[in-house]
Amino acid sequence: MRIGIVCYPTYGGSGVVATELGLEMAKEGHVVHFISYSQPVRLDLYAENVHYHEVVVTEYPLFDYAPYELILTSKLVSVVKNENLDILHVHYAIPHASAAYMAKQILASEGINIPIVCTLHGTDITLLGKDASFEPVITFAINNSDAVTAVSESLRRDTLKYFNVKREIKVIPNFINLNNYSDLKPNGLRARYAVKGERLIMHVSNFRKVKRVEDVVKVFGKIHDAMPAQLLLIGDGPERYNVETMCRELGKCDQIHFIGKSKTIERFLINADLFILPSETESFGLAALEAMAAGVPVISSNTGGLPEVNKHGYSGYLSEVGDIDSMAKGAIEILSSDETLTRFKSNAKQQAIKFSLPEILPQYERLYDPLLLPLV
Ligand code: GMT
Repeated sequence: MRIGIVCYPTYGGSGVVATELGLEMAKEGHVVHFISYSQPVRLDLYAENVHYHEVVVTEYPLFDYAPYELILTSKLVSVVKNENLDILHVHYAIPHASAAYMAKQILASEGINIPIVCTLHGTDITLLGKDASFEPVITFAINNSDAVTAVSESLRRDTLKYFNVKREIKVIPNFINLNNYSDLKPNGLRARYAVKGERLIMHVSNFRKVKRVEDVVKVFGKIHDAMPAQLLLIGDGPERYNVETMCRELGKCDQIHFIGKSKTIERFLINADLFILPSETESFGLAALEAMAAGVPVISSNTGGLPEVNKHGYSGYLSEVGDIDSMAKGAIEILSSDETLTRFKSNAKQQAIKFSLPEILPQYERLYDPLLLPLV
């Protein structure tokens, strides 16, 4: 199969999922063409069968805003034609599925049929709350793709609730490539940040408001009052300044470390005792799954797709959004004895196996197959 994958290249779960999916498809012998405005962070261009096409946005003196969706559409038409693609898999309804729809129409006028698979990752759905003017485009893009998937049952439900969708949405959960974790051993990182006996706690995100990083600090404050502990905050984004200020106000600067963005978070996570993800909403919460794959229990909010990923009392605990006391209570319980911690760590790893690549990849292949039948 010759597959085109369109995704956002930035640090974020959707780009990671799209990249890992494409790389695995390429390993299976499919030819995969990634199309994005810059190289996705985890895309290895040495890999066999993998190609990358950059959508170059040129400034035109005539326009105040570069017409990105049209530039992407033209790129899709060109790559589908010149690379003989069989299918386009776009991650996000806007602008990717809407651009793909336009490309499909242009190609149809030349007698070329290109099926479009659209995977919804959440922000396209929650965006509606912020800007309702996108609604007609999102609804149209969803209804006019050849197949649509959502990364959790919760996202599927939300999509049906907020949009006038008249078609099936299949849930294919996000996945984890456990090979990236199998050879990892705790490394010198723990010794660098946590002296003997201190618990090492981590959070990874893009520091958007929706991630509630301030809650991570508040929960950590309570844990630290109960036991020796250190916190690593990995990632960067709009809320970092506020969170840094908060750490200073709490007088916890010696225990809270800002790491910045990392392409290999598993090398950090493998050293952690606990992961905190208190988001306002998460359609899935890939960061929680990555932590569990590294054998790290998760304290998360009970929102969106998170309860499908993190099992309460097994791989960690779930609390209502903003319930700092409950999150701290769950964290302290997990961290209070080595025995409990070992049990939760092992459970977290077991839970992650349910989302391992071999479980999920065939679901995408089964989705693609019927779309490839020639039109009669
Ligand atoms: O959460 C973000 O800020 C990034 C966004 C993205 O585009 O990667 O994440 C969304 O997609 C991920 C992959 O499917 C999910 O794991 C995240 O839960 C989802 N984020 C939200 O729903 C807020």
